[in-house]
Parts: sequence; structure tokens; C-alpha cells
Amino acid sequence: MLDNNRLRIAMQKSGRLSEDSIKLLTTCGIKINLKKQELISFSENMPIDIFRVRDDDIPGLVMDQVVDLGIVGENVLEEELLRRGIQSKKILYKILQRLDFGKCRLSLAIPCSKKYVNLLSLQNACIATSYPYLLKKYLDKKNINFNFFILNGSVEVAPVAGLSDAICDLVSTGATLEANGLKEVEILYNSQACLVSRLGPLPSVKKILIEKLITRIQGVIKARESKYIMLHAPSSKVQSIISLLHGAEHPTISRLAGETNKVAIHMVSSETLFWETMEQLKVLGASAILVLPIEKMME
Ligand code: PRT
Ligand code: ZN
Repeated sequence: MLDNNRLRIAMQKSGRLSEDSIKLLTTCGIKINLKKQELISFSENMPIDIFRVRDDDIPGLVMDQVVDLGIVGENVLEEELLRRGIQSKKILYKILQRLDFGKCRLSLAIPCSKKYVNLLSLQNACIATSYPYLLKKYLDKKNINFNFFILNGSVEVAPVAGLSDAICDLVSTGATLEANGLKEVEILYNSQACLVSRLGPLPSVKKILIEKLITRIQGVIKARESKYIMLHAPSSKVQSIISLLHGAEHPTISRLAGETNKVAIHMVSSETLFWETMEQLKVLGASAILVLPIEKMME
């Protein structure tokens, strides 16, 4: 029997988002005792239950209030919202946080050998896709007539197999399109994984836990984008050196033992330090330049 005071989080069981989703929660301090074959895993140190399911089921589980939170691609969420809209089902959810992983775009692609001028080149085309509602929304807005058929995998082989004129599928590096002789011609939707929450009343223990979780997730995302930079600098060049370090607020300047003309500069930067900047720093006399990753941050 499940305890209603434990927070329920749905995430993808196995696929492109599963590893990053688990990593995010563990970095947030949630210890999860993952049992490969089981639908529900329990956290050992926090009142949290993890539901591991197919990504397509996550928006529905959130909106039907079976779980409190879900980690899912915005593409899957948006497709489900459009589907529910047409079927007049309830649409109750809130995006709490974009998670900065699982980034991709939903694009239209056609064989490289075909000419493409603009969307009118796809008038009356047959398009293979796993995202019929997002595709229809986009093409209806542009007044393009089309036929579609749904493929839930290997969409990119449809044109070469003679099944369609074009495809509408997710792209991240573009390597799959290239390998199948296809070219990307329109981007319909940009997506990344997000943390989505159900609406409706929640016990206060859950509300507090969700707030704590969001603060920790934001700390993890911020830390991922930030770097800790340390270097030694001639005292006379401190200002010019600091002006090269963008995204760094309030550097700490401290004395170096046994050195009168040099100081140590330490700072957290919201940007990484590129090789070109490091080379410029070196020209200004900086040495012992270290760029370190940060694991967690709390402000
Ligand atoms: O079994 P389940 O239903 O849970 O998984 P699934 O097979 O439906 O989804 P999965 O694991 O493939 O993807 C889960 C989510 O990852 C997607 O809904 C997106 O939000 C996100 N994502 C990010 C991607 C990609 N990048 C991606 N590149 N999902 C799929 N792809 C596929 C794409 O369909 C194409 O086949 O990768 C191929 C293209 O990749 P590139 O790098 O060659 O362009
Ligand atoms: Zn899926």
C-alpha cells in the first residue's frame, strides 16, 4: 500500500532521459534503491517514491494526479497536451523547471536529392512522424495540406522505403538524418527535459519537499554552468586580468606567501574560461591558471 504522504516522481524507465534523470535526483541528495524490474523504487533517505515508466505515459500520470511530479521531454508533454485538448480530457499541470538536458528539436526533413524552397514545397506531401499533433498544429497554422502516418520508431527510414515524402522527427546532432540521406528543412519545436507538477491540493509535507527539491535542482543546474577559477597574477595587472574574466562577480584577491609582486585571484564564474582567454591571461603575466568544475551551489 502506497503512503500518500510520500512524494511520487515519474521518470523514464529506460531511454535517453533515464540516466540524466536519476543522476539529477541523486545529485540532489536523494538516495534511490533502484530495482531494475520494478515499476516503483523507494528512496531510502527521503519520503519519495520513483515511478519508472515509458516517457509517453508521464504527462498523463501527472495530469491524472497518479504522481505528483514527472521528468519528461517538453516534446512529449506538448504532444500529449494537444492530444488531450482534442479529446476534451483534463489538462492540469505546471512546468516547475527546465532541466538543461535531453535537448533536441522536432524538425521536418526531406531527402537530400529533393528541392526545397519553403513550406509550400511540402504541399500535399505524405509525412511520417511519431508527433502527429505537433506536426498538424504547425502545418495548419501555415495552411499546408498534408497526409501523415504514424511510425513509433525508425521514422528516418520512411522516405527511402518509399513510405513518405518527408519525415517529422527529433534531431539532436543531425547524424541520423545524414546517415539516411535526409536534410533538415524546418524546425517546429525546441525541446529539453522538464520537471512538471500536477495541480490540485497537496499535503504540506509534499509542498515543502517540492520546494526543497526545486532549490536543489536549481543549485545543480547553476553549478553545472559555473566554474571555479584560480590563478596567480602580477599585482600591477589585477584590474586588466579581472576585466578579461566575464561572468565573475566579486573575485577574492589574496596574498601569496613569500611573494610581494604577485597575488592569487579566486572566483566563481558563470561561464567557462576559453583557451583564447587563458592565453590572453598568460600574456598579461598570469600563471597557475586552474578552471575547476563545481558540484553544488546554494546562494
Ligand atoms: O521507451 P520510451 O517510450 O520511454 O522511450 P522512447 O523511445 O519514446 O524515447 P527516447 O528514449 O528515444 O527519447 C526520450 C526523450 O529524449 C525524447 O522524447 C526527447 O525529449 C529526448 N531526446 C533528445 C531525443 C533525442 N534527443 C534524439 N536525438 N529523443 C530521440 N532522439 C532520436 C531521434 O528520434 C532520432 O532517431 O535520436 C535520433 C536522432 O539523433 P541525432 O543525434 O542523430 O540527431
Ligand atoms: Zn516514448
